[in-house]
Amino acid sequence: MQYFFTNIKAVIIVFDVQNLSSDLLLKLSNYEELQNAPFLILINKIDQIVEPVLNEIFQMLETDKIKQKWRIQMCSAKTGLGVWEGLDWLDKNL
Ligand SMILES: Nc1nc2c(ncn2[C@@H]2O[C@H](COP(=O)(O)OP(=O)(O)O)[C@@H](O)[C@H]2O)c(=O)[nH]1
Ligand SMILES: [Mg+2]
Repeated sequence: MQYFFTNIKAVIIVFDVQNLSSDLLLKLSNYEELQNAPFLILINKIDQIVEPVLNEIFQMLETDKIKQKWRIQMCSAKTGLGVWEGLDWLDKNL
């Protein structure tokens, strides 16, 4: 798939906590047009698991390869947990 970007200030990417993959994330990270855009990575549906293991999440998403400023934020679209925290981070890092 080919993407075209103009004037993108930030990237928000949402994963289901049980379905993590670095493919799209690293592909986006490599785009020339997105080099200055902070990446907010929302890990959604954390209300459905017992306890997220951060190290495993970092490894699965290969966060060491992300070139931009990034933040991983656990969230639940159902309860609202973490959503504003993530957006606050983005606001401060634009
Ligand atoms: N428990 C829970 N369910 C969610 C959450 N976010 C979305 N869902 C539900 O998951 C189902 C599929 O939605 P989702 O995976 O977000 O979107 P889709 O895969 O693009 O259709 C829907 O029934 C949503 O209501 C969440 O944080 N927690
Ligand atoms: Mg889904």
